[in-house]
Amino acid sequence: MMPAGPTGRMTLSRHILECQRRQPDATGELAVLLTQLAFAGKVFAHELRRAALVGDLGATGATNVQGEATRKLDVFGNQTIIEAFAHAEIVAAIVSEEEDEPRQIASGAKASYLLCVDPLDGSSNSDTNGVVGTIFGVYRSGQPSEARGVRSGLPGTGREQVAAGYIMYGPSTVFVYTTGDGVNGFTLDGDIGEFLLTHPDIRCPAEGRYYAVNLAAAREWPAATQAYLDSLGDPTGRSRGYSQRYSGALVADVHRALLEGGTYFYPPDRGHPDGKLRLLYECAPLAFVVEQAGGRATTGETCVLDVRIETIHQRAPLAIGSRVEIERYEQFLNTRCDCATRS
Ligand code: AHM
Ligand code: MG
Repeated sequence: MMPAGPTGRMTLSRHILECQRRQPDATGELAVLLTQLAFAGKVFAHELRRAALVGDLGATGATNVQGEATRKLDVFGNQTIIEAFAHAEIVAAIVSEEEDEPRQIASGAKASYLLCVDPLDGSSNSDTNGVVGTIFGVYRSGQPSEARGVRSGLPGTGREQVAAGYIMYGPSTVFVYTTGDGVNGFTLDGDIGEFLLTHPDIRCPAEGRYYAVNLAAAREWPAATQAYLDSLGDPTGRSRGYSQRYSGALVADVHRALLEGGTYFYPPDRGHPDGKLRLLYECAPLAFVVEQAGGRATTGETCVLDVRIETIHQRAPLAIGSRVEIERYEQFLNTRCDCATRS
């Protein structure tokens, strides 16, 4: 990577272009795709800041394909992503949490990517000025279609992602991405309208003292997961053991684990026998980012990135974060994935 220049500012656009130059067969289309995602993130960040002022909080009255109440900001986020690619001719289709079926975008020869996106992650935070995010995973692809659960044209596993990342809308707006060559984080400088490199070459600490989980469901978990939770306290009572942090936004909790170490887990429970989170646009993109930073992500049985993709809204249990902490989780579940030996 070239030095950032005399001002020390490395813009996201320049970073993407320099990554592209290191790929001899790159056509530039992935760079355009990532730049358009950043543009959508700026538009969404702007809307989130003024949502209460312009009547953009609250529900629409509709439900999405997951049976969840759709919020106005869910719709705004989804439309913003779709509009960002409507004229770009690089994305064949978008799989979105807010769309029943894959949304066909372009059919030209250059439209060679499949974009999987959760436009508004942590949507239960959106009406209370809490942290939310956008998660994305990118595949080279044809035109997927899904006739009510029948798999067609979808990638095989999350390992086929060519890029993934997230945008986190908190006190500042942060864009974190990987193209399989490490992980870098950028913070939006609102005065100049640019994401600037603030977190170069992020490495997830091997261990960490924080865990993030919704404890309200703990009695419904498998016994092994409950035993793991018990282990996070100090049985001697001499110290507190680990500390719990749970924001209600996967993006924010994984971002903490990525920077400071620790884990996030959402195991199966009575209401979610396969876990709550969706593989294509929540678990797999974050697993790609965290693995690239030296961390791990497992369903409890297998590496998240090795789960066979069957349907666009399929769910998967998730435990993600520091390598050593995920190994402890696996010890309680008596599993060990292949990716443990690869990282
Ligand atoms: P969403 O994309 O509809 O917001 O759902 C995903 C969110 C995660 O961000 C978060 O960790 C989890 O669901 C919270 O669920 P729960 O309220 O069951 O703890
Ligand atoms: Mg989500």
